[in-house]
Amino acid sequence: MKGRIISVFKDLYRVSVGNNEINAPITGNMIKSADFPVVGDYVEISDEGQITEIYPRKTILSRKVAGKEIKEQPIVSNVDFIFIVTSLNKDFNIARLERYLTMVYESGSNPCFILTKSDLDDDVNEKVASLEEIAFGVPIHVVSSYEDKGIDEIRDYLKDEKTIGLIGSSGVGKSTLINKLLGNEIIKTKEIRVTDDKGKHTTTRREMFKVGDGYIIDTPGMREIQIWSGDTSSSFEDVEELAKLCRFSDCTHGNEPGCAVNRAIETGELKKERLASYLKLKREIQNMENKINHGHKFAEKEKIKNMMGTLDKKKKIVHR
Ligand SMILES: Nc1nc2c(ncn2[C@@H]2O[C@H](COP(=O)(O)OP(=O)(O)OP(=O)(O)O)[C@@H](O)[C@H]2O)c(=O)[nH]1
Ligand SMILES: [Mg+2]
Ligand SMILES: [Zn+2]
Repeated sequence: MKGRIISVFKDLYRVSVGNNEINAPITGNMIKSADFPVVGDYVEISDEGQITEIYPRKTILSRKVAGKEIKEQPIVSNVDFIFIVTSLNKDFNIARLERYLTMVYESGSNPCFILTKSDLDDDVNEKVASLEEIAFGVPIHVVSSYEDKGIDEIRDYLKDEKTIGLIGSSGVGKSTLINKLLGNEIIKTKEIRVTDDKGKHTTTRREMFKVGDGYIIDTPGMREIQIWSGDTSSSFEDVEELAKLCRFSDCTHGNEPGCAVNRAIETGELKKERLASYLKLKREIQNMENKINHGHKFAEKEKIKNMMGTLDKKKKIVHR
């Protein structure tokens, strides 16, 4: 049977199968190969009620795991849209939104910006205008769950079995928005939110909900967004198009002569901050790629060393 992962508990996965929901473990082989399902995954369930296989993912949103380890952390899979949620008060930060966008493009899903808590903000238009400068056609929706503003625009996405994943900082109103879409009765039965000492609701696990003819995935707020890999060709299309006109194909847009990017900054066509964000992100993506490659090379070397080790030992035996 085919099912879909709704949420992940310690060793069990909540899976929707047809009209039912079951809790299922994964096979020992999957554990061994660290083949862990994520919310949104389609999986094969055996007659014994075990998850035996993850179907190929259409999209996968990942970040680097927190801390020093060089490891990918998949967040959600098979989502058609990712809503990058930010509130219109203190959370609003263009550089962070550029980062999210770069991550989302890499995932293969379609990005959308959701600006929440419009009831708290007096200069919505100004913020939307500054976001439009970096959004290049990515839809922007202004909502207020308190004032029921923009909720219908969000509902429009939830059709034809489409799946939406929500990401953003803690406290921007992701869960409140989902509750709004769900209606009250359903929320009461779900205990997905805990109250921290500040009285703020904080989500602790990813969970998928059915809304209308679609699905929506709530995620816990992200504290740090460490890029695992990113695609700047869409999120920084403006900069990369300009870069094609630089005299040197490997121009770093520093002090090189004939740099079209810096020329654009001089004429005001491109903002200085935008180039700074771009260069910073590129550096980060490159650093991560180097580390991953280094990790692979290291693993290879270790493998060869181990093989040599066994060869040496064998040789010694032969010599005796
Ligand atoms: N003024 C206002 N407050 C809102 C709105 N939506 C949510 N809030 C409040 O913002 C706080 C955080 O909302 P949550 O929905 O828990 O935020 P979240 O993004 O799910 O946070 P995490 O689960 O920690 O990631 C709560 O106190 C909400 O009542 C809104 O439209 N307007
Ligand atoms: Mg939440
Ligand atoms: Zn240049």
